[in-house]
Amino acid sequence: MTITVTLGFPDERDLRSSDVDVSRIPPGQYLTDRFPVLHAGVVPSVDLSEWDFTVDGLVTETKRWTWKEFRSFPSTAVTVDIHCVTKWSKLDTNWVGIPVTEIWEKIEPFREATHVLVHAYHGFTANLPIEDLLRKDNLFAYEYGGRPLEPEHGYPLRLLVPHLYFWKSVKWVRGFTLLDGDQPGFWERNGYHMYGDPFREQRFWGE
Ligand SMILES: Nc1nc2c(c(=O)[nH]1)N[C@H]1C(S)=C(S)[C@@H](COP(=O)(O)O)O[C@H]1N2
Ligand SMILES: [Mo]
Repeated sequence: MTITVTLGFPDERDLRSSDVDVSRIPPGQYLTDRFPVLHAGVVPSVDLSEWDFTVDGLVTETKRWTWKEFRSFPSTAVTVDIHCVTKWSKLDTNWVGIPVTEIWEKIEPFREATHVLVHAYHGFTANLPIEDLLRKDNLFAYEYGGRPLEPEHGYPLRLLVPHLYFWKSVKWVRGFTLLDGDQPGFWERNGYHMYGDPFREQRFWGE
């Protein structure tokens, strides 16, 4: 297992925090105007003709969409701040994608469903309470900064959950499973916090 990290600490190219409203910067974070890359394993090579998106678990019927079907759903643009547990934050990032709520309208969850496990290529997962999955700014994003996602940032599709640490923003996302309780995903099993609120510094287990 390889872990790819392009940035471990700030340097002079990082913005000075005095330039912005400091209440936007969670405790322990520094700002950068670069876009670090961080993931476990290798960047998947994606064939869009074989790509699909699956919603299963506690739903009346499993749903599966092809890339063409998924991309035909209404999309929107958001500008949000993102916060990585490795301590960089990036303000006013621009994304385009399909709101998670748009997908949610197409499924019929059972009443027992409380959480989801989001899954990606190579078995990567991340867990979220349903109410956190369904926040207004959350997207299944396919564009960043006016261009298609770069492979290392999640091409063709990544989840965007900006109010939690960025490890919840699953790159190369392929679907999610509805559950009747919380189950740790990949980073959560490796010591990261189950929830991950940057403003409460929920970085690791026991914090
Ligand atoms: N599929 C997948 N998504 C992932 C990860 C991963 O290892 N695999 N790492 C997470 C972590 S820890 C972070 S900080 C962000 C980094 O996103 P970036 O490389 O676009 O900055 O992706 C998240 N999404
Ligand atoms: Mo991260």
